[in-house]
Amino acid sequence: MKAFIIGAAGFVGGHLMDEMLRLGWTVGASKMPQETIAKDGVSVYDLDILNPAAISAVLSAFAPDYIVHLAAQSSVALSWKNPGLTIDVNIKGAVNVLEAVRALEKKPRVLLIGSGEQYGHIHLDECPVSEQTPMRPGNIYAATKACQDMLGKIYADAYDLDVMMVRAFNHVGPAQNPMFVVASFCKQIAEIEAGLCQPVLQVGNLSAKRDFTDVRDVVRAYTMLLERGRSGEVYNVGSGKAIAISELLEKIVALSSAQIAVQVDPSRLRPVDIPIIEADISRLQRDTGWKPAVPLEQTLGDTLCYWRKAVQQ
Ligand code: A2R
Repeated sequence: MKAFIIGAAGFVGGHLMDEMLRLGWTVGASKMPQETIAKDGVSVYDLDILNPAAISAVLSAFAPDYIVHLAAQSSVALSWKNPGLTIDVNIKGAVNVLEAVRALEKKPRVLLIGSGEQYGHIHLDECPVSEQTPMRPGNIYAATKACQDMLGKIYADAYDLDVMMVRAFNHVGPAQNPMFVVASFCKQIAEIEAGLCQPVLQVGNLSAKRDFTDVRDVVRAYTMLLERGRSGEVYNVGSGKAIAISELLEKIVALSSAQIAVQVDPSRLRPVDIPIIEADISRLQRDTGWKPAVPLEQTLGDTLCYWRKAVQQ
């Protein structure tokens, strides 16, 4: 199989390239011009998804069977600060990708990656949240991803494109940007252990409950969906179990022998926070047989190890 990843220089892209190579697929990947991808066996292209002609050129040249669209402005915090950019990249960029696919002679299967954040203000009796639950996005990032999801369905129905939509809940693991909570905690602890800062861990809202999955399980779900998912369908990808950020924090702190104080940093509190987000993953499991395989303790340990090495460099 020939698979192309759009936006592969990010956190998920690195792990997805590894998984596709492991499966023996021929892998193509795009990145922003200023980014780097150093992965043997992958054909790498520069591509800004705000440039429609460039998308067509790259996809025509590679002629994939599968496309995974990861390119995004993926930070909720940044979406509040820069809504225009978030809308451009996440909505216009997705339409540019779908239009380029529509014009291709050989039509690939497309996986659009969205977010569990799309569900937004979930009522307690809606948890675990299934794909039928109405989307009530609570932030700008989530609204743009909800829009991408609806556009994907429209392109599937109106143009008979083979498009599937993923709503991925929080994923964690080595190499994630420290603007995300687990990476932030692990990086800070690694810096404290290395004596690079005061032994005070800065945190945001600890009471929110989120559904965390190891990124290596997440990318396995993506390849299984490409092979077995149903066209035009929406799939939740998550662990199916929410955990409070405070509990995560305790587990991570317990992995360190350093004496660490915890301090709430008001700048880390988001304007709107949703108390609980937990996925119903029965559709994904029924259609693909996927199950999460990496225990949370291993994910946290691997992530802390990654940051212990990273802060030494
Ligand atoms: O913003 P950068 O320079 O880090 O580049 C990001 C890239 N990207 C773009 N690629 C092409 N054209 C653009 N106009 C454009 N703007 C941003 O998409 C980055 O390399 C990649 C997204 O990677 P991450 O931000 O690390 O996201 P992650 O965690 O890999 O999540 C993948 C997908 C995203 O659609 C999330 O919203 C979703 O999973 O949860």
